Amino acid sequence: LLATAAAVSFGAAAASAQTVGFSQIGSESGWRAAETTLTRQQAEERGIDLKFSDAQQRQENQISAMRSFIAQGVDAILLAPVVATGWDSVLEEAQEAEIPVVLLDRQVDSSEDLYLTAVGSDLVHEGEVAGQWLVDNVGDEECRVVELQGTTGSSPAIKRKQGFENAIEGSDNIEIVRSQTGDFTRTGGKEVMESFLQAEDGGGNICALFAHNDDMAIGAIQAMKEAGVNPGEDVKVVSIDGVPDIFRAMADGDANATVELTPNMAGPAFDALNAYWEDGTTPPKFIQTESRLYTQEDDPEAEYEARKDLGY
Ligand code: GZL
Repeated sequence: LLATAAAVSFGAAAASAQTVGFSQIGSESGWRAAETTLTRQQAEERGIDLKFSDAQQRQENQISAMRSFIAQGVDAILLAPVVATGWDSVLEEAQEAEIPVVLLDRQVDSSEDLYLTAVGSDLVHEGEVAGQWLVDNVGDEECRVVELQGTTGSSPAIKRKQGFENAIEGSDNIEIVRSQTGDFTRTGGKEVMESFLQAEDGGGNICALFAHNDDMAIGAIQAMKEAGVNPGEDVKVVSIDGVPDIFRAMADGDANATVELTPNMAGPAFDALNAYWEDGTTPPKFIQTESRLYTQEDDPEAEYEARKDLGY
């Protein structure tokens, strides 16, 4: 019976083996590495032939990869767009070639007619959850906040900043006093935090750090320790992604809160593509993934263990 089932499933996969080109931003963060791992796993399980391209966070590399996929005549393209602008031409070329494009984890300013759907979280809401955590944990004390922004011009950097500002708007005692991009990397977060510490009396004037992703927060935690500042205590640390190492930092008392972003964007993407390939079903233009706040009260050790082998 098992042999028959295997033969049937293999036959089915072989019969409809689809080729998908994946234009991935790079591996700037643990979260991005996990997204890549899960996308490869999902493709394997579904019998999809995945063509992968790592753009090293450069838009021109993403565009040339997409043009190569179009020339190969792939059945679909996955695109995680490093920035929000500059995609119209290549998206129009894909449309002319009748190749559906699915956006992963970031959005573009192009017309939604130019892509099949976008899978991702509500990025503004993530910033609001992070900001609300700080409002709830600062009370009435004066709180000078430093902000590590994501990649300049990317939809998460724009939207998470907006959400955080929405949340603190009604709290006159909370103010963002310095804000700069760390490009979503640990190195970027460390280097920019070093400059923030020097500019803010060695950190004595800083009440909290809001980092647009955990990797920048982890780099900033290293900078604080090297400067003799106690992260998680002297400076509250709130960020976004939910990578294993932020739970390790929480367990050590070095970080306070993170907003989890699921790295499994490919599951909903491949589901939408299967429906489209089978009978032309068009999905909604935005397929939203869920976010959740985690703090030191949520057993960070257990959360670390649950995530440490998922390919981050
Ligand atoms: C957000 C995603 C971001 C992650 C970062 O949806 O695009 O990109 O938060 C990654 O870790 O660099």
